[in-house]
Amino acid sequence: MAYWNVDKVPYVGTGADLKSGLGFHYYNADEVIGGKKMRDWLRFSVAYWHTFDQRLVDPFGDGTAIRPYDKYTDPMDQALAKVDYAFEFYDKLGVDYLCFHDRDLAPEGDTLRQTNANLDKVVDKIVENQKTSGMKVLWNTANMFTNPRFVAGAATSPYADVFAYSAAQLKHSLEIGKRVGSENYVFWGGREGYESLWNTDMKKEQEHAAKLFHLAKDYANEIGFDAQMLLEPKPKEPTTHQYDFDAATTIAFMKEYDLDKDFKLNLEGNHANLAGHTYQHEIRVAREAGLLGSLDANEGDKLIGWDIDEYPSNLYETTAAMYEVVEQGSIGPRGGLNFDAKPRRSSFAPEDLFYGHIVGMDSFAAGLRVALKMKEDKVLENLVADRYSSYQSGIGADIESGKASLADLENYSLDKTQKDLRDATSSDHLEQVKDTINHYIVSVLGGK
Ligand code: XLS
Ligand code: NI
Ligand code: NI
Repeated sequence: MAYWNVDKVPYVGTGADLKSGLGFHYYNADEVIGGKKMRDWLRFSVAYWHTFDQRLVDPFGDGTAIRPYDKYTDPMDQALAKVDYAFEFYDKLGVDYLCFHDRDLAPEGDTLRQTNANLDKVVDKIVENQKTSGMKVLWNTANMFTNPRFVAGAATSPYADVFAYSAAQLKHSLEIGKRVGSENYVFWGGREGYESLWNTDMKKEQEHAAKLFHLAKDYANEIGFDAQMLLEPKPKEPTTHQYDFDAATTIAFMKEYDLDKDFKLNLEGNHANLAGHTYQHEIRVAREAGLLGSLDANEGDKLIGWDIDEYPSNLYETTAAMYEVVEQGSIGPRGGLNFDAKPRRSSFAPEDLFYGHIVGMDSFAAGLRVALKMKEDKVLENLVADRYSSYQSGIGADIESGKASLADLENYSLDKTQKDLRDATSSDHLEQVKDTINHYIVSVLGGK
């Protein structure tokens, strides 16, 4: 049965006609590079919400999406039908993983009991499809931000009933994670923050957030669900200020509330930009703290301020992200690249979902190829080592070893002249470094 009017996406390579249409130019799933198959380096995942549920609304306009399952008018019929469309989509695209929120899958009922019953029916169908297709779940999560009950947050809501409801929803979501074999479990605190400090008990709210994370981990242990737990930082939007602002803030929170042994981070490109960082910065911070868990692949737009979740296409950014991944040896213990991305509102045709994933997968595959080559040639490694080489001997070595006191450093510095200190520095030739990176991108991808 062909649910999508598209053939299985082939790898056509870089030699193919530039205008050849649907095909991967850089992503060749089973090709071994840097000691691993590309599919194992990248572990691409399709996000259920953006791919199958997103209607392409924006703050000023209704949805424009045309989807082949729009013909199902009953919400439950549509939810069940979508599973078939989804699994054919995964197969045609050639990905191994999916991600979903509980509410992506099935409509809510009036009570949590009814909602769970709807959800379980769809999950049954997903589990069936997993058996025949071998598809794996990179992560699942609970949507605790869309329904009006979450107006003031979920775990951080000032209303105890909402905390209780969120915990109950989470419990079921963890059980589903176990059923589908999720390798990770994500928490994105969409409304875990505040609109105004004047009416907010920030300390209490953060304690409550930590409490729910601990409850989740304890319950996961209890039921034998051994997914890697991940927190996904985002500075704002929809909430004015979110507590898990960026990687560094979230790491501090994790350490304060004793979560850093059991939780790692899921980092997203567009969120990094909203926090005033690059994607690479966020990945670097997590990696150096030993807390890199997984990646949400998307990018922002310089000209539009909000989280527009575009499919990644910027090779410079994907190269930088993959450089950090190559440095780490893998995305994370069990991480992958989940396309938390959607087409622009003007790309409303069903096949645009394929084009979006193709450009995203190709961009990260290209980034991987470039990063591996840069790493192999030790271009940046040598450059960085050289830049810090003064710490290897003399006063630098004494600073490193802790031997040098403030008095020693004063003694060493007191009679140094202006010129001595100028001579101690040297140009970092940053423009040349950038030219080298460009050259790597162009020559590696051009096959030279
Ligand atoms: C929203 C987030 C969300 C999480 C999952 O901005 O990126 O999609 O990844 O709840
Ligand atoms: Ni996002
Ligand atoms: Ni995300």
